[in-house]
Amino acid sequence: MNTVRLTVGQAIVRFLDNQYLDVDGEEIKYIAGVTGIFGHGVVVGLGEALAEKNHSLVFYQAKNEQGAGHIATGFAKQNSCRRIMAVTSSIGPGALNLVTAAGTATVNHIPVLFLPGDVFATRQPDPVLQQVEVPYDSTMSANDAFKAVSKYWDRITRPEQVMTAFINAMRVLTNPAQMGAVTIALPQDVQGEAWDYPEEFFDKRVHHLERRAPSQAQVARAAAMILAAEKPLVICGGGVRYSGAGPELAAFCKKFHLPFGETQAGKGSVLWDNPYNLSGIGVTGSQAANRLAKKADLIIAVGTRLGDFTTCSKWLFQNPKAKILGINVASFDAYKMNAEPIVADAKLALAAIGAHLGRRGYKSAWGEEITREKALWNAEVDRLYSIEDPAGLSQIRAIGELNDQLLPRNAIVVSGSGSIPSDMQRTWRARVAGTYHMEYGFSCMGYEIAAALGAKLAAPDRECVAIVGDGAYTMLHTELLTAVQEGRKIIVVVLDNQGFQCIDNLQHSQGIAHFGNEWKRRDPATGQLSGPSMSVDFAKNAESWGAVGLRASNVEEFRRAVRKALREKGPVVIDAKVSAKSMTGGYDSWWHVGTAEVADRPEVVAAAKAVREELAKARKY
Ligand SMILES: Cc1ncc(C[n+]2csc(CCOP(=O)(O)OP(=O)(O)O)c2C)c(N)n1
Ligand SMILES: [Mg+2]
Repeated sequence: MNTVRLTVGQAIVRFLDNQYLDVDGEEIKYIAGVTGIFGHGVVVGLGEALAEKNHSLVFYQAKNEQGAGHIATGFAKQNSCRRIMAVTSSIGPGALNLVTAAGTATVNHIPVLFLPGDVFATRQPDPVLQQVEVPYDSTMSANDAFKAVSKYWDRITRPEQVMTAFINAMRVLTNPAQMGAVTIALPQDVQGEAWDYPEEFFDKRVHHLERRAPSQAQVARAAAMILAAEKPLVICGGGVRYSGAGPELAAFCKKFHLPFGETQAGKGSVLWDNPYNLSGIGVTGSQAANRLAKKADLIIAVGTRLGDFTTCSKWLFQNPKAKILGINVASFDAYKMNAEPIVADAKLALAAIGAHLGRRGYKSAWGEEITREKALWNAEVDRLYSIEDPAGLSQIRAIGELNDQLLPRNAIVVSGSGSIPSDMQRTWRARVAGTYHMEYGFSCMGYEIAAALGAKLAAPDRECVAIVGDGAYTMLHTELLTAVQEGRKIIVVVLDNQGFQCIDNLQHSQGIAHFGNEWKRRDPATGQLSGPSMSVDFAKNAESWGAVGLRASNVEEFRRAVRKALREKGPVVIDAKVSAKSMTGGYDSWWHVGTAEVADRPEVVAAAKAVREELAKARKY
């Protein structure tokens, strides 16, 4: 056996550089690069290996580790999980800054490889700078915090462990039923230790994106359920997008006359003007999708986690006869809500069930209802997209203007938190698959801008537009500087409504007085945050990072700013001042929140009573 003497860091780089993914016969180089921030915990180990010139992994220097994790997540999501990045950090604070991003990747089922530095395996210098020291367990470090948010977790305490650990990492990263964050902690001394690795470990390795086929029995069971139903409704989840099953879903719905609602992750898998596409479903869904979901007697949930935003906290499916058919590559998700589980790839399952049903000549009893509801909803979106706000600019109008200008360019829109994803899930008209990029599994403030850079790295020829609230921008926007550094153009649209307004809305809807969410100065007279509104110049902030800053506070200025932004060559921030309460509200939906049962304000007690009343209509599991 030929061996090669390499450090752990060098072995990792060489291995990662030689991984490929076969997707339906197409071979893709799987790991594009590494992003992150070095520190003493990684710079002389893995950092040294990356600095050598014998590999093709690009290093992207992030400005905040959480941002690095989101860049990688945005990159993999935009690549439909077929190409990924690794993320590295120092030990302690650098590693812990990554944990939020690891949670975001895992919740969204997006493969990202996290390689945080770790404390010394030998323990000689303990406590090394930034070591937490757990007095009751010396084997624990800050990196154990990744365990709750990783699909696979390991720590390399001996050089030879690299081989099994990284093959395991690839097993999880490339399996659609398991993918998410993989964390391999790298003690800082071990990264520099050399070992004689077998040459063959570094041979080109092709992993196969396996499409799990449904069994014949599963297909027969699914078909029988559909045949027994009059009004089935389909939910198009993220699994449809990652499986590339948009065409199969569209054909299935057309053939059997089935309406479908889109989750945040699944939205855009089928064009918005497809006659069966009722737009978003659930808490932030459309009137059309939610109304039909209440009547449906079968819910065909395809590739969805059935999160509370999709099911209205299990309240939406109000037909007492309604059953659920769960088509999902992950059995964990297929079994949810007492569904009949079809554990299979969405593309294969829809095709197989479709073929089986086709022989039976099935057609739903929805009749004209689908067209009628779709037309009503389209008219409502047209109304929302043309709202004239006497105060200046309404948020939903701004989103409409963006839709108008970005749609013909097939620009990628990226968002994740606040009231913007709600407006967009309801109304956004996506024309090309993969242009609606929403992180709403974790709804992590700070995802938007970093992920837009990740999406841009995945799709360099496309316009990538982050649409972000003032709160989320302020929380994490510094990968804007990385975009400037990389010469990658992203457009950031800040819809500034002076506060954490969606949370303010929630608070208010439950009878609580405004408290702690609006961005107002402390008023010395009341001692509360009830003084004048804060005013932030986000355009100036952007200019300080080297981006172009544009300003808008009415429709005309906003239109002009978007047109100008599209002409620019480098990163742009549009600072758009929108009216505080100009987002859309709910349509035929409900959301379960934990309102206080006893309170000073009678409005709160009444709201808690209303929660209990609605909860009585919801499914129990
Ligand atoms: C990291 C993180 N912290 C807190 C929250 C809870 N949260 C959700 S939206 C939101 C406010 C967002 O404010 P902004 O970005 O201005 O959007 P707006 O609601 O005003 O549209 C908060 C605090 C979150 N989703 N993510
Ligand atoms: Mg805001």
